[in-house]
Amino acid sequence: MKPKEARRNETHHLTRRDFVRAASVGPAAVWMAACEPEAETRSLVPPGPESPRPPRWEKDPSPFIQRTLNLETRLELIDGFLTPNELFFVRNHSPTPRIDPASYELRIEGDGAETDLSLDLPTLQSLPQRTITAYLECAGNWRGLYPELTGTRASGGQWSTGAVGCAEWSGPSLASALELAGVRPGAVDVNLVGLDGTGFERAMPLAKAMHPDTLIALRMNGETLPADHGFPARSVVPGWSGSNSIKWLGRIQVSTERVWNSNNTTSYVLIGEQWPPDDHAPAQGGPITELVVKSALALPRPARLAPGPHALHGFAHAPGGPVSAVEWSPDGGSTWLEATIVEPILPLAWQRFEFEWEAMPGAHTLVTRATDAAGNTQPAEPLMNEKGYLLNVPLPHPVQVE
Ligand SMILES: Nc1nc2c(c(=O)[nH]1)N[C@H]1C(S)=C(S)[C@@H](COP(=O)(O)O)O[C@H]1N2
Ligand SMILES: [Mo]
Repeated sequence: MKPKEARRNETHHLTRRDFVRAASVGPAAVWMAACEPEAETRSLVPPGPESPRPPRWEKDPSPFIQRTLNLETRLELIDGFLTPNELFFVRNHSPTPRIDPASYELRIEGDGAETDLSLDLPTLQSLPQRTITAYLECAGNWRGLYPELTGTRASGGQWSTGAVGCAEWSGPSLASALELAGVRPGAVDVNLVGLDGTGFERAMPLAKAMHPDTLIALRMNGETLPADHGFPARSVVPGWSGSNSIKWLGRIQVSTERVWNSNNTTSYVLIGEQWPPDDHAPAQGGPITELVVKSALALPRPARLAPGPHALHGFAHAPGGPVSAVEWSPDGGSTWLEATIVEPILPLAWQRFEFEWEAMPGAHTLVTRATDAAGNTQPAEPLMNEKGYLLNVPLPHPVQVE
């Protein structure tokens, strides 16, 4: 196996800066080098307003709330059922890497694999392709509302409600790739590792890795997977914390022992007295697997509306099947009415809901509450944990009507 660093370097495209450099080593630069002995030591990058660092994202960040390396979706820009790729939130632990598809390889290895394998992109494309419509949510979505809803601040990215999206994903099942390598009877965990700067990784139990809905997605909403969402290949683990959906997937480690790394010992774990780690686990809390039932309005926060009738909408989602009911309250939760759930209703997707509101001048608090088919609903009391994950109390939404 080649060392990780070497492989990573091979897989980078030219950065924008490299491109600017390469472009400037044309006749003018050659002329400069010939006439000026010190040209070698001078920067050939023309002075300009651009940052000399490679851009953090491929996509245009302007429609998003920008949060250091992350882009938060403004839900009010999503009117249809799916989140368009250019509006889909980005959660990056390091800048979006540019992977060369020609040299890309996905390694399958570990003591739980029968053989070590390296799969190139054409091989992944030649496996049976599955298409699912699934929502993806960061476990820390809503964390920025923790102080308002619980009275305490939680550490981590201070997301509002836009670290969630829903897309159509296509690619081979993770199981079909694992079956090419062969899974040993003693295998228990599968750790997925990204090719980005931090080598972001996350382990899941074998049963979840083998689930037919757990994909290696190569396409998103009918397009080639965009760079910011993991080109050329990412895992999609429906219903589970977004941290399992590893972008720029480079390595799959199949292990006969539980796998521990910072993403299931200190991050993406529930830390608090009521959430003890598993016996003997070197972790601060129990790892987050499934997400929780939630709903949010597609409105700016706070919203400003003109008096009169408004058709309002939002998105509701549950990890174990579609949301079957969404209630809404025009008065901070004193009275509740039934919202309409709009078709399509798909098992792994979010549901779009809507209702009519006659807005009277003044300050209002709208609230929504979703319930799934199994009866799971948004709880009155928040699930308190140190890092503020999985917050899902019915969300009060301030609306000023004037
Ligand atoms: N390689 C890699 N995969 C990653 C991440 C990352 O930083 N690097 N972030 C994870 C987290 S925490 C989330 S919530 C999702 C977000 O996916 P998106 O950026 O496509 O919306 O990607 C996950 N996969
Ligand atoms: Mo996340």
